[in-house]
Amino acid sequence: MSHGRPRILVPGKMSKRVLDRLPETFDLVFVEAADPSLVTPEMVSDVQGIAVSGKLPAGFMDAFSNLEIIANFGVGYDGIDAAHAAKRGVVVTNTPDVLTEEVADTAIGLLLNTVRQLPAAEQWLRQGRWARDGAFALSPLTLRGRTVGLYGLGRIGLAIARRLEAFGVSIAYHTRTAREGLAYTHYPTLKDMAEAVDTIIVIVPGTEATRRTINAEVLQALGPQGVLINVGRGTTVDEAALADALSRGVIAAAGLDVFESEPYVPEALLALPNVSLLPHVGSASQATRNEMADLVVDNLVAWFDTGEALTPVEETPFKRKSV
Ligand code: A2R
Repeated sequence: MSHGRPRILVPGKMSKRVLDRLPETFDLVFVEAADPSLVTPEMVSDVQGIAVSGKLPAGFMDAFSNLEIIANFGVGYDGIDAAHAAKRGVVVTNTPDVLTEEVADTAIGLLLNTVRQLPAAEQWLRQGRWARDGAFALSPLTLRGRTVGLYGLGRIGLAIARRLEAFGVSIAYHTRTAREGLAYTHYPTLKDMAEAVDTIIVIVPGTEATRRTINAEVLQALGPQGVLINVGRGTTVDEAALADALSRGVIAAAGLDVFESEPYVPEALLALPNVSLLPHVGSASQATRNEMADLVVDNLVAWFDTGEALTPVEETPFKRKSV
């Protein structure tokens, strides 16, 4: 039954600001998770849009006969089957740009934490060991003289590279297509870049093509002074191979903000001293999350108002069919 206002479904957890703003324009319905068995007969025909943070499989999309738009909270939309949405003519939107600088800041923080062991140094102070046992041990690693290879040089990768320039390190990158007009060395293969650099920062999307591409062979190529930082997606790294490489000195250290099965972090990684771990906080400041929330809502409003989403993903460049 139509209420005059489009009906938006929110499956699972969603940012408070999105939930506060959506009722200004839309009727809302909720289910606990993106599980087709939770969809009621009214939802099947009434739901025209979905606002989601996390997973949205093809089977869930197919539960709705009048679905037009899926607005994702986050720039990465690996949790959403965008290819399937495209086949169904459903537009998918994400939240690019508004989080770029924040994630780049986090990447630099994680890099410094990892190389200079700053979280461990702070624990040393907090545990009273500075006064009791003396100075914290010198960090075996330094950022000085490093060559950093960015695996991914899109919006966020470039923002990281610009920051790295100020640190005076050498910069290289691996992407499928070289970017014009940049002085950084492009490597057409990840393995060749790993051979040439001593630090890799992962900032590619989580796709089938990037899945577990940071594997034993790449880590071996990175070498014993090697540092791996991941602020993209956990699926890009073979976590078992990484834990093994860290424990045997195949590489020196790693800093991870993302994991394959979040919020679960492999015990093998937790047990290692030479890894710095963050609970996926890349974009997690209040200010940036507010901007992401606004873009989720603004995409839905624009779609139903003007017939065009603000930031559709590349798989679904659709305009609204007039109804
Ligand atoms: O390969 P290209 O030329 O399309 O470059 C993109 C690169 N990339 C890849 N590089 C190597 N092998 C691949 N299979 C591959 N797939 C993609 O990743 C481009 O340089 C970069 C993605 O850039 P943007 O689309 O601008 O994404 P943004 O905003 O930088 O965010 C990256 C990811 C998100 O997807 C979330 O997973 C995470 O950061 O927050």
